[in-house]
Amino acid sequence: MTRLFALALLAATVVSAACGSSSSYGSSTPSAPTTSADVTINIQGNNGAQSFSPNPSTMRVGQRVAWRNADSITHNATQDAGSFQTGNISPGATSAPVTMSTAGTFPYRCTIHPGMVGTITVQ
Ligand SMILES: [Cu+2]
Repeated sequence: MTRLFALALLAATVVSAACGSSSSYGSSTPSAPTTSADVTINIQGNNGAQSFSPNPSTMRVGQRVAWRNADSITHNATQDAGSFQTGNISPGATSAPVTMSTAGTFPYRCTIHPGMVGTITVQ
């Protein structure tokens, strides 16, 4: 009995800790409930600098960004200098959030289609 209660308490603590670590910026975009990103960039297709929207994208240090694949084929977002990568994102799926912890300008592309380019500016 006591052990069961301790387990329940532990689970509740883990859940509340996970909630507490996410920032509370109000997002008006109707994104998937599994995504807790502050900014969502849509992947629109293999179309040069128009592949990602918005592009360029500006955010603040500490904000989290995710990419939503609105196209019908798989893409990814991979930073040119290797500071972040989403891994492949299936059509209709959204990447795990990436925390932008350093200020600067970060060019990225889809490594499957290297002509797909975008830039994130972190302030
Ligand atoms: Cu691609």
